[in-house]
Amino acid sequence: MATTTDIAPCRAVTPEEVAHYRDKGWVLLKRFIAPEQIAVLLAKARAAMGEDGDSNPPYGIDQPYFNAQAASGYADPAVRPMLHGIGAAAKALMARKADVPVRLFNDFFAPKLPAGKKTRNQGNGATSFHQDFITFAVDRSGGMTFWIPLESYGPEAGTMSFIEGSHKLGVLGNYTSYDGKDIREVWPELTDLPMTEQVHYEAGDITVHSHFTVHGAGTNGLDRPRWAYLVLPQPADARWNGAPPEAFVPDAHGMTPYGRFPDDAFPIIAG
Ligand SMILES: O=C(O)CCC(=O)C(=O)O
Repeated sequence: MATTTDIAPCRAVTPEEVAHYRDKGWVLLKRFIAPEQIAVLLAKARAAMGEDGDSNPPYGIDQPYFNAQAASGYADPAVRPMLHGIGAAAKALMARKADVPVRLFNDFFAPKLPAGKKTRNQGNGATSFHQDFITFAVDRSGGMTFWIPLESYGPEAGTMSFIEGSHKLGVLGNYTSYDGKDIREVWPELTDLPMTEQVHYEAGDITVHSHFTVHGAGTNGLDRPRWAYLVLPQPADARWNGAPPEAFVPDAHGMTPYGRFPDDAFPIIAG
């Protein structure tokens, strides 16, 4: 039987995919990850969170989009090679003129829990449309999310949709700061832009979105979790901007405003 050390965990991105990402702010990468690698990730997610995706302790941020649990994939030899593949793809998508390496900023499991069930943790609602950038408290652009479904899913599972070109509108605020309004009401410019249908993902298909791209997802109408693994690369020269971050604990790493992210906790995944 093939093991994850025998297989190439993911493929390279094509120039057409890079062009699509840069123009639209997101891209669908068909068959990007080998099915064997997806199976490894799904088993790891279920071991961490239970078959129901809801047996973990609360992770501290209560929101309806998904339940979450740190994956710490870089510590796992069965996952680390894939993260380097993602690093190489992220570097191509960032397309910086300077030769800037790519850092793993965060990786976590994000099952969206079934909307029709009472759940222990939060995370069984819709993902309201939002932009990620300000949440991450970094001082520059370039960050992106590799959104990796761990099974084949369509819209009924609560898959992603993107407002194309919204990455060119600049910083649109934190998702908690709209006083209960939809981001499209606060920024009507967004309604002039095309919004994609919710994506159909076959096994191994993933999407990548820029942290400037507005995106959302429906509720999960299945009777089981919609499993996803999220990997967030950043340009290695990005610094913490000193604002309260959602994705890391600066004190745990002795970080200072405008200081570097330490390589031991935020490893370089493409040189
Ligand atoms: O998984 C979801 O429904 C939402 C994911 C998301 O908001 C993100 O990747 O920033």
